[in-house]
Amino acid sequence: MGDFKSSVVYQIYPKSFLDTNGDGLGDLRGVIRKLDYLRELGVDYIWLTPIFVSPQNDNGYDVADYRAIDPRYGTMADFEELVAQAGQRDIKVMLDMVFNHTSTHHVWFQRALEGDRTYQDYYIFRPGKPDGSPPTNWESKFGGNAWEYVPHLDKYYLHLFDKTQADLNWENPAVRREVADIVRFWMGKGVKGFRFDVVNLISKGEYADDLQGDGRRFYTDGPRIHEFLQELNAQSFGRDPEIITVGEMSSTSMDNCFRYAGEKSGELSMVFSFHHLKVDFMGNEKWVIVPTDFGRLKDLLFSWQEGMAAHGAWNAVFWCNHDQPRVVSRFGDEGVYWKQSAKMLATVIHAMRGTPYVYQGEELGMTNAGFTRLDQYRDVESLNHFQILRDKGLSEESVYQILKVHSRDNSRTPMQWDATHNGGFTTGEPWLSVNPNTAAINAQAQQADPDSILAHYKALIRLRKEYPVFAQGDFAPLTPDHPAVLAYRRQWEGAQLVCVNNFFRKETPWRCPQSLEGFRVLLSNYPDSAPAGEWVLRPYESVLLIKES
Ligand code: TEU
Ligand code: CA
Repeated sequence: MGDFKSSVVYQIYPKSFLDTNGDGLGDLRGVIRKLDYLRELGVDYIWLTPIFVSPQNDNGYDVADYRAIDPRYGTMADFEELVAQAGQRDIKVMLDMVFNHTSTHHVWFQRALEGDRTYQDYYIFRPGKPDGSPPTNWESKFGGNAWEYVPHLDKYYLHLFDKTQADLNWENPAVRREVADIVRFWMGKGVKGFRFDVVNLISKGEYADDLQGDGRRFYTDGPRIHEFLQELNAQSFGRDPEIITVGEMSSTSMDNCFRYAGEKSGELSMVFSFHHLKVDFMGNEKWVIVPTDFGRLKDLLFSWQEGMAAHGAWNAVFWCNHDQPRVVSRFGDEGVYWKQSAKMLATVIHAMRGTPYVYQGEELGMTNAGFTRLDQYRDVESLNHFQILRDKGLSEESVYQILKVHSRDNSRTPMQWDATHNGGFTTGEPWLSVNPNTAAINAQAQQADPDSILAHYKALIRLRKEYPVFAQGDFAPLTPDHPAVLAYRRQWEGAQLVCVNNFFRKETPWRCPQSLEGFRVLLSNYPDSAPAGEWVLRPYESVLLIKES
């Protein structure tokens, strides 16, 4: 496998990255244009969210043709040029493969609808219950029942996501052959990384009503999941030792992740899981406003760090992606301590054990969208839940409050390249409004500022390359019960890192449980941080210390 431990992955949401033809949608030529920016940042891989032909009901996670580029993003020639140009800058391309489901516009599904049995068996069609209601009570992740009725077939099909995203039937060997074939097709184009969307949902178990929950226990980490992944590995990406893979894991368990991303399990390089990002949910319910549970956040991060290390398994480490709100708005401070808190959050992730992922704009400290009207939102999940919450009786005002905190569109507003009206993203009308704070928060301003958040990310990425303890070190929590500080130690071949972070805007005392003799500051977010036995950490203060053997 590629050297994923010392690598950093940068996630690009092409639709919001850079528009080069004025249609308001980012495109592949926009990515090509910014390769020098990415090289300067120092990242090794760029993960592009789906760029395949799609009706775009879920921004490309509804794929209609896995082997062709959506014309809105460009052409196959553009993609090939991107791979080549990135390669010249030592950057590899990672594609986002959505194999739990296809768009209902995919020719396979169209044939199924026409009555072709071969293709019906590519999907999960089931008769309704005797009373005509859906086969099970499972809920779609985007709201409503997970089965859609097709009158002329008198059957329902399963869609764990939108009703235009029909789940594939992985029990069918023909489907598994198609999938491996698609992965090999992109390997042939020089792709060196694959992200597999919600890949732990592909093996469905029993189709029964869930009397305790929304159905997820029947299809999450399902009965044949490890077999399917091992087979896909053997039939495709496992044949190229340079390729790295990451599986997006929905509501997974750590036990399963030991296998998904175990050194010798022959499945994936690493897992991308979300437990630490549900600390401002109520259980699994995200459409509520509850304060962040800092103790839980720490427990989850630490237990996954320690558990995965103990089993030689590998994590992706991240705060942000295109489904999560912006981390500085979520766990940091958009106000006075914007810069300090964004840097602190970055350090927490980059010094942990795992492969760090940077989501576009995170390196600039971009903030949530701040939308206040429904017509500003585009995301299918947000639009569905607006209605669902209204139907539950919530006032329009309280629904707006919830969307403002949790909507996926928070992270999808266009990249803020400069201080102009549309942030340098487009000369046309952006598909989703640019955050007006682009006047203050933008790449151009930060490139010129050695104290910027961008400069801090560059430093973190550079340090990973300079000191092997980042990639190789073990993990040990420090003061796990401290109410305000997240601190840990990494160790490798005599080198030690100590990472200390105040998560709050209040000063807090902290005492290091080990001697810091011989340590020096590697990076911090105040100009004058210094190691001390008895410490008073300033608001959001973050200090990374090193001792070399
Ligand atoms: O997301 C999977 C997923 O379940 C969540 O991130 C989900 O969007 C969120 O928890 C709902 O609250 C992946 C993709 O990252 C996402 O963009 C797609 O919409 C989804 O799969 C379907 O392909
Ligand atoms: Ca465009």
